[in-house]
Amino acid sequence: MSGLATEERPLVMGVLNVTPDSFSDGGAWFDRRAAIERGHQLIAEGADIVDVGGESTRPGAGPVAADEELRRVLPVVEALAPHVRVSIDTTKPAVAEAAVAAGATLVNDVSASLWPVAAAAGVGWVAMHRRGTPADMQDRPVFEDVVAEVTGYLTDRAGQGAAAGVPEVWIDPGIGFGKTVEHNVQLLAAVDQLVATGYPVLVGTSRKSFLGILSASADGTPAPVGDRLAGSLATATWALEQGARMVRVHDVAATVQAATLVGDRRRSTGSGSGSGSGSGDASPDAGSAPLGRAGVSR
Ligand code: PMM
Repeated sequence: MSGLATEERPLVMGVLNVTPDSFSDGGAWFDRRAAIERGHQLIAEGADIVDVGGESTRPGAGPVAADEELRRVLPVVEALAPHVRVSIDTTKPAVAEAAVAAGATLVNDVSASLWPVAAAAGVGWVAMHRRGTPADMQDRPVFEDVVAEVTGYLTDRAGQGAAAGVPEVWIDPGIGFGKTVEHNVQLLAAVDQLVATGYPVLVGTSRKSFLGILSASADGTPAPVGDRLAGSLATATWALEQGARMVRVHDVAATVQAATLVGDRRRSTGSGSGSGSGSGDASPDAGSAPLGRAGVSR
């Protein structure tokens, strides 16, 4: 299981925010039953992983207490884990531990600090780059060289995770987390450099505000959240074409189509997982990347 060329298609992670205040879905799945139903819908649409989160990471959002976060996510993780691979989107060790006990097998960690939890539990871990916390991350983000800084940071964190024994380490540039529109575009243009580190790369652009700004109307009004599918698909395809192994999205069915096309093109041209990693043999995690349900034809 070294290169993406042997997989049916790149992976699609479906977003399931069990929060009252998510920017992207406005809290539509806050009710537990609605959240579980939505999870099954994501599975039916072809999601390889369902990413359950109980704390909003939108700019300006405040923290949520661990017991409240647990109350939100645990029943949803428990209900979905028998049916699909579940990741837990959290920055709290206690929430990650409990979610893994409830069936999650991937810790999606926007703080890139939870590798000890993933190592102890023997589950996968996503290290994402961000600047600051949701409360302050959009306060004048400054980078000298955003690509170099993000790549260096992620390589360092991923190395710590791998050294601690995490069996599956992903890296994610954290599009929209303490970055300007220009930073996001530069990072997306350089996904192949992240791929070249050898760690499997996850990218999340879905419905994010930079897409609204880039597709603003003539009077400068950003495209509303519900009007960002085209940009979401374009950027997901762009990332996958450069070798990203997974995209995190709200619109799963449409993205599965795009990911399938990327997989088909790779097979027909015999190309591997992008310009950077080749077969993945030199990767720090060669042989350990997850396949989810990517081998299932659809
Ligand atoms: N984006 C959000 C939340 N969690 N996790 C990873 N790994 N990568 C992301 O880009 C990411 C994330 C914010 O988006 P949402 O509010 O739509 O969930």
